[in-house]
Amino acid sequence: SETFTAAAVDLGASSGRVVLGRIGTDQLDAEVVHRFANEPKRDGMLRWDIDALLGGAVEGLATALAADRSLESVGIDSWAVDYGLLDAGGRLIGAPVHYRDSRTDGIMESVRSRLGDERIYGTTGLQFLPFNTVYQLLAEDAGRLRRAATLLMIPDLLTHALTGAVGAERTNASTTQMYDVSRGAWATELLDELDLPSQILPEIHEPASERGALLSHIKERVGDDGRIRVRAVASHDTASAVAAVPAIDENFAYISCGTWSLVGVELDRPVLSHESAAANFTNEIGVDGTVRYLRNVMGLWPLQECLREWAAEGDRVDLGELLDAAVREPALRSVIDAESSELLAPGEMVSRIRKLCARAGQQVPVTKPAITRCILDSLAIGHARTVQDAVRLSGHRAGVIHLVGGGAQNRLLAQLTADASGLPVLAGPVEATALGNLVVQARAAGALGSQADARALIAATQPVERFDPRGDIDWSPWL
Ligand code: LFR
Repeated sequence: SETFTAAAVDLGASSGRVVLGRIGTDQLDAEVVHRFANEPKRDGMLRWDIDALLGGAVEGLATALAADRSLESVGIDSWAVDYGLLDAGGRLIGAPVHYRDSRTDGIMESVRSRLGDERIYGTTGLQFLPFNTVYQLLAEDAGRLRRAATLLMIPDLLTHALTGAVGAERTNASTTQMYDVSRGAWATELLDELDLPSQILPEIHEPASERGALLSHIKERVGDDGRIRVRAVASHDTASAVAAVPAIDENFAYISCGTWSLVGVELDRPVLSHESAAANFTNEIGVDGTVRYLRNVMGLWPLQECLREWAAEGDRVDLGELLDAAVREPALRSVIDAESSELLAPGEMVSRIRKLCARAGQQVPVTKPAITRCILDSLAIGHARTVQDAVRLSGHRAGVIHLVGGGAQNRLLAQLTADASGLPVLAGPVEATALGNLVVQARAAGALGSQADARALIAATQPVERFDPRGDIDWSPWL
């Protein structure tokens, strides 16, 4: 039988990877063929090194093609929210700004008090996060914005660099807070009220659609003879990860855990109630028009930042050893709010965590294992609370939690999440985002049928580990 060969370009906040995938009947092999660092740069503002990301993607595609000459398809996903602006000549006006930059400080608050939450949430269904695209655009330099002819989200920006195609892939467009979730179109009236130019927003297209062939100078660098097609995937990484959840029926919650933990359920239609707005749940769009009803929990970011800080002090801690030590720390001794916006910015994470503990009347963690245990206990509580809220607010049932993404490798976190939630946790696949990217390409090419087929294939081929709640500790005071 035929095998479909594709490459997923998956850009994460700290690294990018190119994954070579082969999909056939009962077959799904995926292999990381290229990994590259994603190191934001500071020039007054924190910016993404977009040239390095494009270079990494192109190099990875060349490696993938060299490894398998039957490579015929490429799809790109990344984090959400961020964008590049092109001038009328199609040139990028400055490198994209990082969503963790402080330029948006205070903007969301002023927009909320001016327009009211009901107006904004009722239209967009999006959670209020200070870095949503709409607040970033309001923070833009006026001259830069005036020069802009086109706004492209990060994966669309790379697709444009590879193919010349211009467009806005729907799952990522839905994260901007400029997208009308009920109409499935840009929220142009809301933009008018905010004096933002809606004409820079390109036409929206679907995941699993074709975007074009590689431009000739890219073809040359990749070694492609014209065979490769770029296909739109669920270009928001979280949408790709959810597409790869190996669920066998619909009664599940998911946690896509990496730098962030995205925690929620999959629905047929948005929930736009007062309660939902008050709980700050988001209605982002997934493949086939599904709704990713979820909330952002801080994820492994605080731990990543601690590791970075310790490394800068000359202490390169081994994560495996650190987690082994954290297992032996007493549970629930120091708990912080894993959704606190005070954890958002980069830098000085250890002291910020200690401050949060002190302020909450918790024991202040001193050692590295104690800090790590504090982060993981707090994250598990954030996971459990958010699953509870998602179920309560949506009426959706969840008998199991699928934990996917890099965080699925963290066995302590998986166990603590099961303990805190009282639900079994199925951990894996680790490369869910890349797998979701690959299966959507396969669907676009006609090599895979429905999304249910895609999930069944992933469930049958990818390793998953089960963690049952232990019930030896009472987590209820924290939920
Ligand atoms: C995860 C993610 C989240 C989004 C955050 C910022 O990588 O895409 O879904 O809220 O990054 O874009």
